[in-house]
Amino acid sequence: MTSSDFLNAARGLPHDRVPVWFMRQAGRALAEYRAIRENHSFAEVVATPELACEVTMQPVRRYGVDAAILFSDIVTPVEALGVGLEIRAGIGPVIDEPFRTRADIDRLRALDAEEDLAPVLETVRLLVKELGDTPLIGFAGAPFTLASYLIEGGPSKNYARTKAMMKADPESWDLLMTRLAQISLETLRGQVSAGARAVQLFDSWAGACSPQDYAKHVLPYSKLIFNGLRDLDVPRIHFGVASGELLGLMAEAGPDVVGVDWRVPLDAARTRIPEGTGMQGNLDSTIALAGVEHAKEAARDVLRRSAGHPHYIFNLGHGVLPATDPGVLREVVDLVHAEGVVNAA
Ligand code: 1CP
Repeated sequence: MTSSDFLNAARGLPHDRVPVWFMRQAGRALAEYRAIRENHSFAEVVATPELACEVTMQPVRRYGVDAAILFSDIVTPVEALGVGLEIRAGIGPVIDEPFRTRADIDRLRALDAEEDLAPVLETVRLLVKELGDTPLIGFAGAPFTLASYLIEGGPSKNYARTKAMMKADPESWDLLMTRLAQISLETLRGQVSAGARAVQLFDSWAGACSPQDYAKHVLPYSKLIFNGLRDLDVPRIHFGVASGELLGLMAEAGPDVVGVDWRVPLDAARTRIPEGTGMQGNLDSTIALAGVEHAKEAARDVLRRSAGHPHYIFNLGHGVLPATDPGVLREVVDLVHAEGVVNAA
């Protein structure tokens, strides 16, 4: 296995250039992705290793990023366990029968990655061959974010039902979160045994929680996942949106790197994330739509605020927006590679 700037930065080891990749780098911003989606549904792409491999490779070729991220979705493992759902265009995952009672939780049995996620792991194996030295990032959804889709039935604005279960029925909440933690941990372990060289746990919507609720009702379950990955030799990244008040707690869950959204300047984020834990982020995804000069200026500001951090990965503050001009992101990658400065750890 060869070394890479991305893997070394993720571990806080010496490296030459600031590495960069983008959340949601595969997808609608790329004409070559849209061309595949003309003939295949999202579910078909995920279930067909050759197609999933191809769409994972597209942004690597187009942007020159330092890592690939597996093309799949955070709800893929629960779908594999028989939870009926559909990924609707322009919306996201919509659950056929949202979880409302204790009995619903029994619809989730334990996941066996080799058995239940066979096509996804086959995609990982194909990608490892195709990618050569470029590392593949595996990923899963964290228990809170997955629970929010299962309980709300789809994307949500205020997560009211989810937070109501957390408070009003802590036993059901514990059962659901414990099962989801097993599912996410097994998903990540499966991806790593198939060849993924880093993992990211997305708790995209955990920022809906107060720090007190996060510490009591969310953190213990994410911690189970990071602890359960400790024996594997892969760096682990943890990310959430609107997580400014939670950055310290998300670091407590045990990742090697904490992802920061665009709302918190990285110099401020650095004071909230403990020494020894790395940082990833946080160019505002919308700036790409303002044109290349604005995007470059904002990327320079991100680099300035991360100021030679020895344990830092450049990324967006959230995912690539579908209306993004890929040429702008290509220029951002080139700028980060040319101007990013790494100080010795
Ligand atoms: O065909 C399409 O374009 C459908 C859009 C799409 C795509 C491209 C969805 C539906 N999922 C994906 C792929 C995907 N999802 C990837 C791999 C591609 C890559 O990153 O390059 C990953 C890592 C995800 C993870 C994911 N799915 C997250 C965590 C990341 C994040 O954005 O916070 C979440 C929250 C989801 C749910 C989801 N799936 C799809 C959408 C549109 C959403 C978000 C819906 C919402 O706002 O609640």
